[in-house]
Amino acid sequence: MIVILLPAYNEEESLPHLMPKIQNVFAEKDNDYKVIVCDDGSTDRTLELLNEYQKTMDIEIIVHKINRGLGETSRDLFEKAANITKPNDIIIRLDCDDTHEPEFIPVLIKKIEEGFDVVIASRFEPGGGQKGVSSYRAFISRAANIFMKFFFPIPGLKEYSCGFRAYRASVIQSAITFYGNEFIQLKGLGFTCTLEKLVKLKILGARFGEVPFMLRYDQKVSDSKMVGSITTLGYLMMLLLHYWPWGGWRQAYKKRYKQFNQGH
Ligand SMILES: Nc1nc2c(ncn2[C@@H]2O[C@H](COP(=O)(O)OP(=O)(O)O)[C@@H](O)[C@H]2O)c(=O)[nH]1
Ligand SMILES: [Mg+2]
Repeated sequence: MIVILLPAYNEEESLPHLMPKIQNVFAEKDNDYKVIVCDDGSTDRTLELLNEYQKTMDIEIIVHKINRGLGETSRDLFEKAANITKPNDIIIRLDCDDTHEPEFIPVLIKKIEEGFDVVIASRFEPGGGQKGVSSYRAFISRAANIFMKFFFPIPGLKEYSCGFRAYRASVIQSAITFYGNEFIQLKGLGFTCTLEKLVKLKILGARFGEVPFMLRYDQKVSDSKMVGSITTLGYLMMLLLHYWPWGGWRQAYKKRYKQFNQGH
């Protein structure tokens, strides 16, 4: 089974573009699939539209009456997905803003089937790229990715900030068993959770791969919810937590993981 995770915050304009594309991708494949959406306190018609799509698609809706941010939403989505999947199922998370084309889903799935645990849709692989991104945002994003690669190197990975990824379900299940409440710990810090997941899965020895991906920012109709200052603060916070000499993640989790493995 393939589980599609969608964090949605005020996406009434994007959903009518995105949802039919998801349906089409799976109409051509014989995989079973299920969508889990979290409506995170939207003040527009997001929830109404989702209720409508529920009539023709297998969609489970998690409702936050109050906006809690991407971190809390990811916690809910991944926890739910881990609960309903078998270890070899695949969990795919994409943005709801119609910039992540579902046509990339089959290549992400294929790469997981080749043996990778986490596969990232990457703008920086040959053949990938981005359309419609302002030069200012492209620069910031490039700089952030260089920062992440320098401080949190993961072999084979160039794309750290794109949330369009596929995960082998067993990896998410192990991460929740191992980290528990600390799996996605940086909740109130914007989009930092996207980086945190990578770093925490790397500690568990996950195999990472990338596939070329074209970000379609030119199709974005909703406003960006990225708050640069908060996310930057989050990255700095992660640096501190990871490299903190007295029990930082790098030391503490690695040690705990060794003990955890010996116990299994
Ligand atoms: N649940 C939830 N989702 C959010 C929030 N902010 C953004 N999102 C979703 O996260 C994804 C990324 O946000 P987006 O505006 O696309 O950021 P950008 O593409 O980096 O400009 C989209 O699917 C949003 O709907 C939030 O506060 N809560
Ligand atoms: Mg987006």
